[in-house]
Amino acid sequence: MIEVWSWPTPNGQKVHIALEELGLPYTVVPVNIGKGEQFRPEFLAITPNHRIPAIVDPEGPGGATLHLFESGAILIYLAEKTGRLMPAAPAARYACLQWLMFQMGGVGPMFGQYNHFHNYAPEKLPYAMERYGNEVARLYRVLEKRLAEAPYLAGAEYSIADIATFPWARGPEKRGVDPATLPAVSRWLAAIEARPAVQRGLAVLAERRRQGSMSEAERDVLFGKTQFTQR
Ligand SMILES: N[C@@H](CCC(=O)N[C@@H](CS)C(=O)NCC(=O)O)C(=O)O
Repeated sequence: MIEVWSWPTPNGQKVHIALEELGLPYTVVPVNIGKGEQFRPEFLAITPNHRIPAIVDPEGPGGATLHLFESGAILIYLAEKTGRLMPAAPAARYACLQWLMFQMGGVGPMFGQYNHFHNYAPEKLPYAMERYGNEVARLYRVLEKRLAEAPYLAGAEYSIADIATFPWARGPEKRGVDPATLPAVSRWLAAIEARPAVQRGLAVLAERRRQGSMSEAERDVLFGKTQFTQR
């Protein structure tokens, strides 16, 4: 059975949702990133990057155990393992990979920096807040344009590109973007949110999510010198 080492953040939720959509049996190993569990040797044996999510599949390619980190790689692996959630026709398949890479290289990192400078940085840095605010708004506009011309990011079919982007794109208003300016994104978010498998994926470890603001101890684990210690 696939083991998912994870935590209920957008990058973890992508994998939870994909597994629920595919109906693959899995177990979850919680990695509390606020408590520093991502630095434990057993997790570092799976991923040298000490970031969730990572998976262990005892029935990987050729029947051998596969360790995999990076949520985009995990989504491609699960889609290829099952032959689902990634279009088979070449043009649609590349469209799917293109939008998945757009999420991995654009939406995830830029929205993450927005969250950092707007919600967690100890000082208010207007330059950084404005830069990432502008970038988030720009990325939403790119999504809006795409979703005004196609029901899903890869085209006609719901795919891993949607699964990767959905947990990050939820709640534009939390990032200073008015949902009324994003009718196509809003329609797409509502359609994905209504899927029972998505609801089940979002429920994974949901009770472990932090309530309220980040403690000093969590801040130190996530942004202090613990991050940069050589291991
Ligand atoms: N590109 C990676 C990013 C993973 C990532 O940043 N995970 C965060 C949670 S969303 C994490 O584990 N943070 C722990 C830390 O910063 O120490 C992926 O998509 O898998």
